[in-house]
Amino acid sequence: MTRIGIAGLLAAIALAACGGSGNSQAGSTSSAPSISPSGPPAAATVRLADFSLDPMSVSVKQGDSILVVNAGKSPHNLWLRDASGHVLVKTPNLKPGDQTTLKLDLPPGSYVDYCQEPGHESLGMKGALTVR
Ligand SMILES: [Cu+2]
Repeated sequence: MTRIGIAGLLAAIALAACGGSGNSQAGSTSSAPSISPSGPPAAATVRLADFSLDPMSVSVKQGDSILVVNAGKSPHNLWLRDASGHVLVKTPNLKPGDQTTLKLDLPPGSYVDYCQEPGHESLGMKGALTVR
């Protein structure tokens, strides 16, 4: 009886140790800005893939938000620059499956949306974003 009791106790300790290491990974994602229940729904969705944007061309109204989803297998992000090359808004790096909302409080005009990860833009992660 005591042998079974000790074995059970050891198994419980092993399970607790596993759970602990899993939780530390979940903690690192808690800082993602995914909790914004008061924000309006996204006007458009841009999917990041290896290595393209879907859609390649997006048109939104001033003040709209877009949902950015990493549908690829690599980390990606979405940055926005104007015709002069100034970066105006950007998402954090998104792990595969992660998503975030990007608010576009920008003057009407034409912008370039692209992935800033080294080499990704030239591989095809570049599109056109119009604010009207
Ligand atoms: Cu990328």
